[in-house]
Amino acid sequence: MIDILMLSTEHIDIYTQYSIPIWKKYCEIHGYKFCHYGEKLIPDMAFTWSRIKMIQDHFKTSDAEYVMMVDADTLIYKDQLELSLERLITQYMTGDKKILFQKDGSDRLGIYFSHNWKLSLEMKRWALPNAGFNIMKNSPEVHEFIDTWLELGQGKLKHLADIHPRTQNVLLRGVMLDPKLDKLIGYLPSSIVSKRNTKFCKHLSAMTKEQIATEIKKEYDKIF
Ligand SMILES: [Mn+2]
Repeated sequence: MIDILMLSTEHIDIYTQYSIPIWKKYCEIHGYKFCHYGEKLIPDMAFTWSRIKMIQDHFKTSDAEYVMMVDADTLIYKDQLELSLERLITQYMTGDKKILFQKDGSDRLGIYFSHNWKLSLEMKRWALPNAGFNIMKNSPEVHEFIDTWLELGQGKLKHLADIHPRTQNVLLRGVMLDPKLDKLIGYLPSSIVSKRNTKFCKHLSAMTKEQIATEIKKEYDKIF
């Protein structure tokens, strides 16, 4: 069993009116559970942190084998609706890996480019995680990963928790410095999920609400 989580409040209805039905449709096809959360869950932290809290809360009650978290500014291409998460998990969640992130970059002419060169160079990692799309195994190791992420953001790395890119900052400069947690991380190829030149899931971001709505509506109109 797989649960797909999305957090969004009504201020982005302009595009979730398209993205939510697409994800619901995807869940229907594959028998996954779509779980929508509509509230800010941590009053004194930037909204984006509520996503991590949502995952933590969800793990406490869910008996799903895998939990996926998707940002609201994502779409699935009509011709890839049949691609199952089981297939992605089998192919990419290998060895010690228990969390698959979207890579924060995209392919150009078949070559992968980081969306944040400066940060990539600083961290000495060409592939950085995009915190807005992941597939996680519902396991004690992953629970610890999520608990640590939130704990650092609210505690020791509080000073980074409100500096863009907020959750990613604490992930990179905190969670991933622990080798035991770092080794749980794997990546989906950008041909599967990315902002551009991708086939399965397009993750918009860094666009206006109206632009995001227009982009997602294009695919919505093909599906429905
Ligand atoms: Mn996003």
